Amino acid sequence: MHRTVISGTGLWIAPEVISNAELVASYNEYAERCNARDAQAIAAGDKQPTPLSSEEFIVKASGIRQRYVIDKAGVLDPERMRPRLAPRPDDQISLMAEIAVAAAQDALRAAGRTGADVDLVICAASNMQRAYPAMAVEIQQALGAGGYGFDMNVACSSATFAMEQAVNAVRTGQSRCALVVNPEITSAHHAWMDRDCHFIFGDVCTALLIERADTAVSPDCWEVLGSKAMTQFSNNIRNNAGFMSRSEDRDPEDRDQLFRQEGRKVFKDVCPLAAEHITTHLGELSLAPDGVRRFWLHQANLSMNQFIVRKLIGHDPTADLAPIILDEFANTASAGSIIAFHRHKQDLQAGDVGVICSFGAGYSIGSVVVRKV
Ligand code: CO8
Repeated sequence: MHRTVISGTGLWIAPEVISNAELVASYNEYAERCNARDAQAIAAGDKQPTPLSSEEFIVKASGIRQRYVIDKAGVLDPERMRPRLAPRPDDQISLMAEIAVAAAQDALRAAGRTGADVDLVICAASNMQRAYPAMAVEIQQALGAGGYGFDMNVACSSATFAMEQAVNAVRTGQSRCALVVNPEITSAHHAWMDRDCHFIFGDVCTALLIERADTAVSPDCWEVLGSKAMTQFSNNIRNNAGFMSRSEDRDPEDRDQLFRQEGRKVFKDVCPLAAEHITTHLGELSLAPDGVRRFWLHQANLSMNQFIVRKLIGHDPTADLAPIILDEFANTASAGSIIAFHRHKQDLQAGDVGVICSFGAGYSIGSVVVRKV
């Protein structure tokens, strides 16, 4: 078995920013138009008015202040409430592959590698642009990588679950250098017209390179001490859109064809599960939470992260112990904990131990324990 390291990380940031103020203004305009249209039914008591949103609520309930998106105009158009993404011909690189290649090149540069060094590509995200061919195979070709590639989806835990696959492939000698990419175009499967969740998501792509410790050339290596994945079925975060929707004669506007959740229940169920998962994983490695220098947690909700770390160490975490990036990026599904790792690892010293942990739909929880080389 080979020792494995994360030898590089990369980030692609979507080009446009939507502040909470802009988002709420457009959503409230949408709600006012719905209410004007439904005035009679509302007056007769046959319909509930569409509720208004507020900036204060969003910051207080989630900690989110803005999000990056690929297309701002479409999302903010009260008559549209979804991004406008131009279809591309088959002989052009697809959008999801394009952003994955950009993040991958950033990670390859950091690791001192080129695409030709890669022999496994895993594209892991909460939704794929198409059914087939696999996004990973298109990304593999665009990078000039060898070996093979495949796609996988475990919603918000896609990145950590993919890291486990990559680490195992490198550890056993099946692969030399594995690339994990997480292109999250959440804006295209998000319910921007639902007041209870319209503020949650943003677009981004992250990338990580995982390779053998003895052949890595990167100046910034993180040994993977262990990975651990768990799932437990829940309907509290769900999106029913799929290849059978057409045969079910679904209206694409049906609410269940987009992201939906019972946010309160998710919070209540997932926080204790995540804290227990991390404690167990650290224990299996003969480590304890108070010996961890940094927690790079999934970025869905500020209070959620504070709650989990409080459960782990018995007091409120500092931004140094559990950095937050969701104020800037919002929830970016599987990419959140990887953005936190990418942005907040430079100051750690050789020997420092950290935990990357994701949690979300499934339910699914994935953790990767790393030590700075
Ligand atoms: N403005 C004003 N008021 C609001 C708003 C709003 N926008 N939204 C809700 N309210 C009101 C509610 O109506 C309610 O009013 P009342 O008390 O009168 O009934 C009150 O505010 C409180 O509402 P909630 O109970 O819903 O509010 P919470 O405090 O629970 O906060 C959160 C809502 C922020 C959603 C919170 O519950 C949360 O973050 N929970 C955790 C969710 C989570 O982690 N989910 C993970 C999802 S991500 C994932 O798994 C990946 C999926 C794949 C990606 C999909 C991409 C599209």
